[in-house]
Amino acid sequence: MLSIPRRHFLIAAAGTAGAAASSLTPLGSRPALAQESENGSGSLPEPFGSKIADSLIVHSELTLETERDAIGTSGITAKDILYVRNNLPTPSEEIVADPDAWEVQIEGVREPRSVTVGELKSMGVETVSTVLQCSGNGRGFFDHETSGSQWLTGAAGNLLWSGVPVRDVVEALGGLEDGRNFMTSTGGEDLPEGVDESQVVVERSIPVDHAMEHGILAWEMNGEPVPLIHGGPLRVVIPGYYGINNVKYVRRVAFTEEESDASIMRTSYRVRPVGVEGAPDQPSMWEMKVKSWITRPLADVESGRVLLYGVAFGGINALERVEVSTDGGENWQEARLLGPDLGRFAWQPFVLSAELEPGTYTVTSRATDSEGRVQEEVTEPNHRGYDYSGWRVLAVDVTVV
Ligand SMILES: Nc1nc2c(c(=O)[nH]1)N[C@H]1C(S)=C(S)[C@@H](COP(=O)(O)O)O[C@H]1N2
Ligand SMILES: [Mo]
Repeated sequence: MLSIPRRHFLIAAAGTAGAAASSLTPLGSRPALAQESENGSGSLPEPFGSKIADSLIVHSELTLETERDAIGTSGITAKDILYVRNNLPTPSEEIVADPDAWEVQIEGVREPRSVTVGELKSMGVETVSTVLQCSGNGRGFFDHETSGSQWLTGAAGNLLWSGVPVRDVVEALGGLEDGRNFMTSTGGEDLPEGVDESQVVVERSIPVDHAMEHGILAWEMNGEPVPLIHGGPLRVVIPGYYGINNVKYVRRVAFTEEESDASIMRTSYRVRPVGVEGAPDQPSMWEMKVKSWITRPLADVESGRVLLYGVAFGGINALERVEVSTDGGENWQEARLLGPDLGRFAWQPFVLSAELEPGTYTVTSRATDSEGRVQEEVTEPNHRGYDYSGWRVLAVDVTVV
């Protein structure tokens, strides 16, 4: 008999989104706040007032996850259900009162200077759809103990961004200085007094070629000014790269010879074996892998025709196809991709229509990217629980009655 990891049986027990969250509690220590939102009291921590409490799991005062079955079929994730991950308290609302006045310092170009968002808007514009996914999305599926939020599938969304391509900004400021290997972006949070800045600042470096080819400085998300909690007035968007590289409320973009020595770059977000300390020579959380997961149904369904839904993306590459299995990975059927293809860096919802007799089905999905890379079956453990994409444990058990 096929051995199925215990963890996804927990999901199968779920009746509603709220029940799904509580049945999953053993995966991580859920703070008291989470209980409040599950009770439907509608209370989310202060900065998240406008979000839909029933669609979100509260991990901490600064951290929200989207419920697995709250992801819809339109391809774009509404801001009201989008996850939030902050390393530091959100800056004051005042910074989005007049977004065009926000200034970003551009360095490492021939004519370095401070530029306002208003001026950036005259330098160029592009619109791109990207998956925004935390490096720790799926951490809760690893068997080993990990520190950090025990995310399941919901530290991810797919957004539409508008902003100026990084290359246009560089060109407007005279081109790159020689020997610039990285684009280093610094978040605009006020840092706590008396601490070493390099220990707390959100500052990330990425290879300059990828930044010049695909990066944008975005002022619009899903057709409106980028909301403060998602990085307004101006956010770095790095298509195909993990969330952490998409620096919010960016106040400085520097083209540098070396990677930043902020600890968030030097030792955090580094993939290494369990028990090993983070170090600069280990792979940084840059490129995302090909991945997919089933979003619905999570509850019991009637026998007959059952529509199985999910989302799939290629990570750094385009998505090619996605298959669905209803028997834990023994047999696979090609799923149908839904709606418009929003491009190489977007996710696409998918659906498989299956005729199901009463019984319990282990349903999972497996995506393939344009380079022929197939989503892995199992993700090897790594110290911080990054980069989870294994289809075996991402499965859900669906009971057909
Ligand atoms: N300035 C700043 N940018 C940041 C962060 C942060 O704490 N501060 N968190 C990063 C991390 S770890 C992730 S996963 C994404 C989360 O983006 P969201 O909160 O808009 O969903 O933003 C990234 N950019
Ligand atoms: Mo993250």
